[in-house]
Amino acid sequence: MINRRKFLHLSALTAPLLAVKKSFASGMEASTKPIVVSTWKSGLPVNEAAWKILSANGRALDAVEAGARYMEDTIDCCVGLGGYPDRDGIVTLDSCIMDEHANCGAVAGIERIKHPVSVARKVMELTPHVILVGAGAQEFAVQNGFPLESGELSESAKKAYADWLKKSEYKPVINIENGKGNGPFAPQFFDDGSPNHDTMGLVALDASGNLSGAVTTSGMAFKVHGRVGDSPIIGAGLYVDNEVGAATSSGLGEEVIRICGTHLVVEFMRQGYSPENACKKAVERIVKRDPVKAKTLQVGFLALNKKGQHGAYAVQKGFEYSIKSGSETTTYASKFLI
Ligand code: SD4
Repeated sequence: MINRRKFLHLSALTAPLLAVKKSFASGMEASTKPIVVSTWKSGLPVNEAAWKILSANGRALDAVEAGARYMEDTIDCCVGLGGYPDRDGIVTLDSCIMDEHANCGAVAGIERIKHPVSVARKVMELTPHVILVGAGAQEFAVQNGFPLESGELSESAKKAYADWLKKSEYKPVINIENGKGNGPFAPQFFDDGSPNHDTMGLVALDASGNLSGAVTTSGMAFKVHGRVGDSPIIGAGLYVDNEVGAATSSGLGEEVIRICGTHLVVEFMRQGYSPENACKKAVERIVKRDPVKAKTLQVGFLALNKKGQHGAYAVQKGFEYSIKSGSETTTYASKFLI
């Protein structure tokens, strides 16, 4: 008899053949909670931070904030103040958070603040608004006790920026783990050789059966100053509907915004699609719009439904996601369309 973990690993290798069978297997599953799922292999320690809260019967909202904060504290290319800057050499951060009541908050283009996800939560809890941007977001953060950090680039960001300046090309490329360290997403590697890149999006289902999600990113590296991606946009980089499920995204934000990506994924789950198939249908929407351009970009969606079933789908090979539940700590390779 094949267990779920073996089945998913196998199905990642033989996606087309097993697609129907897998949906059947998902439909038979009992509900799993609590559970947290996050983008990329770098999501493993993020999930651990969230798990401390989930495993103590804490709220999904607190768990996703803790997970995002963990990543914001970690020097890496694509999240937090250690992330890569825009083309003017300035690190600008995007983040959002959403709870089980559809309360949500976000900050976009915020500078010199270490924990944008917590500022996003304050926007949600202390203001009647959803998104604050740029200088106003920073002012709000400082007024609410967040320290103003130096704004100096991390060593890895300085180097990546100096390399990028040689050509100064703004040309989004596929952010697959090719190990070459080239392109705007410029993968870096941990000492053990594992990839260390990309936006952190995570969604969680707590022991009470409530869903929440958070996203945090420095956005696309070397972007035009002022550019906002999908990550802080509710319905693009993150969406939570406590009746149905939650979804997050990683990749070229403009393509996700165009189709209101994560809202679309959640709506497909509402129609009865499994998390994986809901993500696949959203990816198909992106590819259908411009099949030629789609060959040059990456977008990955990750979804979790109300039963704790999870799944992902990406435009290209290379997207992965990590999960943590009472019985499983795993990184999965996402299936892909092209
Ligand atoms: C953006 N979605 O700003 C982000 C980029 C990213 O993994 O790093 N995605 O468009």
